[in-house]
Formats: sequence, structure tokens, C-alpha cells
Amino acid sequence: GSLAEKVQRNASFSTLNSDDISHFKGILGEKNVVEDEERLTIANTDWMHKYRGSSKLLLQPRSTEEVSQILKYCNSRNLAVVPQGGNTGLVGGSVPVFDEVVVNMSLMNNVISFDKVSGILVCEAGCILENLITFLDNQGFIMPLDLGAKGSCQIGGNVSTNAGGLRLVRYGSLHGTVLGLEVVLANGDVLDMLGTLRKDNTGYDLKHLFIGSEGSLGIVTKVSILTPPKLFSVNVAFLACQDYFSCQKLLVEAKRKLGEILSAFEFLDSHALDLVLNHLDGVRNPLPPTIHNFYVLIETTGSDETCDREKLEAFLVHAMEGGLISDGAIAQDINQASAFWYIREGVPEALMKAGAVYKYDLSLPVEKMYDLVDEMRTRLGDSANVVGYGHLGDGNLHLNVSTPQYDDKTLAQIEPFVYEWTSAHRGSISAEHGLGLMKANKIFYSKPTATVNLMASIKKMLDPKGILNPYKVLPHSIDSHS
Ligand code: FAD
Ligand code: 2HG
Ligand code: ZN
Repeated sequence: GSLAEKVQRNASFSTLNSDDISHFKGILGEKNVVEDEERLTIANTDWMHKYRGSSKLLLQPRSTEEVSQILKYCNSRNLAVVPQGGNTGLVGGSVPVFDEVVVNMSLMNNVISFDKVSGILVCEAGCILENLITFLDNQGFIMPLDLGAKGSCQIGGNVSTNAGGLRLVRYGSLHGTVLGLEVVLANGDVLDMLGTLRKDNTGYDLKHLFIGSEGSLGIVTKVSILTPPKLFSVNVAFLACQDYFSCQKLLVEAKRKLGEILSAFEFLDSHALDLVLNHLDGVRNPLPPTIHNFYVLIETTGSDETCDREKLEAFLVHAMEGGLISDGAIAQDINQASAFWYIREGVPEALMKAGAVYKYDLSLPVEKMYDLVDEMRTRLGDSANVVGYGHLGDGNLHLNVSTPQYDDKTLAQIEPFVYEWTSAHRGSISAEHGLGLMKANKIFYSKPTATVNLMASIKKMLDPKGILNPYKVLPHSIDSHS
């Protein structure tokens, strides 16, 4: 693989010795100090099998106090650390680059409290998103975020990446729904910001620093989050559009006509659909096999079945008459709704199965978004399968380039072009996945130098020795020289 950033191990970090291992065993007990090769191989490898570290140690704390003791010790010994949740991150942020100690959060998986009146959930960071979704479902509530990786990703990882996902268009980002956090700093200090209040203007709202900081400023140990009530009228439609302009107009119409019941607006191009149909088992095209260029998944969620259905049907008839959609199907039951969703959520997995994949997660003005996909196709010709899909409702394109294997020539055709294009259109080079290792050095395409310098000062203040997730997020020159 040619994609791993070429970075040098920071020589100020120590290497593990047997005293360190004994110390950790003293804190965590034998069982939760893992040196097993097989488990380390898994922890050293990211979801795409693109980034690989060589850590010799994985620690599994069961409490905030244990996390605190781990970090306090690592800080005093100059041992670098990678916080790891479900390891579903897509930017090489969740695995070690060299021999960093992995702090795995999966044993901190308890729900602490749930308030049925306010809908406020407080839980430990290692709770798997899908388990929280199921827990809340039983209480008549939902999580305000959902993503294809729900079966493995953890709420602490979601918060640390500020994950967006499939319902952001309705419920907003985690900066709005997360009400509080408990975080352990690099020196082991525990910051209790675990508020459960919707409103609290007492000074700087520091939890926001940790939302989206990708484990570079602290380890998130507990999360308090506002969850919406579960509404029972859910409809999912899978639609075909002839051109990108129609998708765009459909979005504008959907926002106006479906308004408050709109809960997702996702799109994929025919290349993405073909990949899913060819690489995932049991997937069927919900529409007759005519070639359409684009597909849109619309979900509505509301409280009145008859009303909501009528509203959606009227919207679709109107869109069909206006030529915005060329075909479409509304799910007739929950199984069909899941099948429609599976097509959209299955795109990353289908791409994985198809070979090597270069992933770009961009915020762009909706009008311009697909121009980039077209331009990339022209640039790469037949040498690659260029795929566009994503959260159209949020202006978030997932541009993926699929090739048989990674090679420097393809990479040189994609980058820096893709970043320059995004920057020229005042977009973001990371809409929702973060910077990790992959884009740490690319931050300047989306942030001015003065902002990056302030970020580096904050990092220096909170983690003076730079032990937390080194080589990630901030440019390497700043990270290692300051
Ligand atoms: P990890 O991958 O383990 O870690 C991610 C980052 O967070 C790393 O930098 C890590 O160091 C840090 N971290 C993890 N836990 C903690 C903690 N407790 N404290 C401090 N730092 C921590 N992302 C989206 O935004 N939207 C999507 O729709 C989406 N869909 C996806 C679909 C698939 C199939 C896959 C594989 C990934 C998808 N992702 C998506 C990316 C990824 O799932 C998210 O970034 C997710 O939030 C990561 O959670 P995780 O627990 O797996 O974290
Ligand atoms: C999605 O929306 C995820 O499916 C993954 O954010 C996107 O793999 C990708 O590029
Ligand atoms: Zn996404």
C-alpha cells in the first residue's frame, strides 16, 4: 500500500519494557493487559486494511479511574497512546502508526441512566451504537445518529469523530445533541463536563473541543446525549433520477414539501448501485432494471401515518410529473424499508470487496458536488471506477475511487487535485470522517494557518508531551516540532 503517510516515529516516545507491563497489570489485572498477537493484529489494522501499526500492547480499562491511571502513567513514561473504539474509522486515526499503546474502550459499555421525560441518555463511551439504538427502542426513543457502521462503532468513537451519518439532516450534528462529556486528559486528570442540561451558558463550553478531536486531546469516557422520541410513521422511498440536476431539485422540493417529516435524503450514482448489486449477497434492485444514472433514498418520520403517507405520495406524484424522478418505489413494510437502506449503507462494504479504494469525504456546495465526480472520471479514464454517493441533504459527497490495487500513479492523479478542487470551491476536505493520519497534513486546504496554529497551541496545552494519538489530526511538522 502506498497510502500510509510517510512519517517518522517521534524519538521522544519511550518503548515499552517489562516494568511497564507489570505496572499495567497492577492497574487492570492480567486479563485486560493484552499482548496476544492475533488480537494485536486486529487492533493494529484499520477497517479498510489500509493502515497498519505495530503496537505490542492493548489495554482494556473498565472504568474512568482505570483510564486515568493508564494515562497518568503513560504521560510520566512518555508512552504514546491510541484511543480505540470500534475501529471503524476511515482515515487511519484509530490504529497505531508505530508502537503506540492501544487503549480499547469496549469494556466500558454500561448505560448509566436514561430519563424518559427529557430523553437524556447517559452512558459509557464504549457502548456500541446499535446496542444503544436497541436500548432506546425499548424505551420508545431513538438515537439522533445512525450510520452503516452501527454494529461495531462506539458512542465514544462517534463523539470523538463527530460522526454525521444518515439522519443528520433531521437531528443535527453531535455538537447539538451531545449535552455533556466526561473526558480523561493526557496527564490523567478527569474532566467532569457530564451535564444533562439543554441550556448552560456558564463560561466556555469545553465539551465541544473534544467532539471531533479524534482522540488527540483526551479520552472520552462518558457521554450524555439528547435522544428524540420514536415516532411510528416511517416511510422509505427509493427513487431514480436521470441526471444530477434532478437530484438537486428533488432535494430542494423535499425540504419544502416534506418539511418537518423529512428524516433522510441520501444519494448514490449508478456506479455505486452496481457495486452493491455485484458484491453484496441478497441485494435486489428495487426498481425495474432500466439504466438510471442516479438513485435517491428519501425517508420520512412523523406521527400521523395517514397524513405522512399522503404527503409523501403527493410529493412523489408531483416530482414524477415534473420529470424530477424517472421511477421509484415506496417500501411496503419494514423489511422492504431495511432492504432499501441496506443498498445505501452497503456501498462502503461493496467497495471494500471490489478491491482497493481511495476515499474522499467532502463538503461541497450541492450544485457543484457532482462536477468533481465527472472531472475525476475524465482524469482517470478506464483505469478506475469512480463512484459518487453520500448525504446529499447535508452537502456531503463521498467520492470513492475503486481500483484493483493501490499504486502511486493513481494516487498522484487523484491528489492533490481533489483537495485543490475542494478548496477552490470553499468546501471541506473532511465533512464527517475526520483527518486522522490520512489528512493531517492536508488540513491547510480547509483551515487558515492562524486557526491551525491555535489548534496546535490547544493541543500543546492539554497534551504537552503529545502522547495522545500522535501523527494524527494536526500537521506532522507542527505536531513533532512544537
Ligand atoms: P474508531 O474508529 O475506533 O476511532 C475513530 C477515532 O476516534 C480515532 O481517532 C480514535 O482514536 C478516536 N476515539 C475512539 N474512541 C475514543 C474515545 N472513547 N475517546 C477518544 N477518542 C476516541 N462516519 C460518519 O461520520 N458517517 C457515516 O455515515 C459513516 N458510515 C460508515 C459506514 C461504514 C461501513 C464504516 C466502516 C464507517 C463509517 N463511518 C461513518 C466512519 C466511522 O464509523 C465513524 O467515524 C465512527 O464514528 C467511528 O467510531 P468508532 O467507535 O469505530 O471509532
Ligand atoms: C457512508 O456514508 C460512510 O456510507 C462511508 O460515511 C463513506 O466509505 C465512505 O466513503
Ligand atoms: Zn457518510
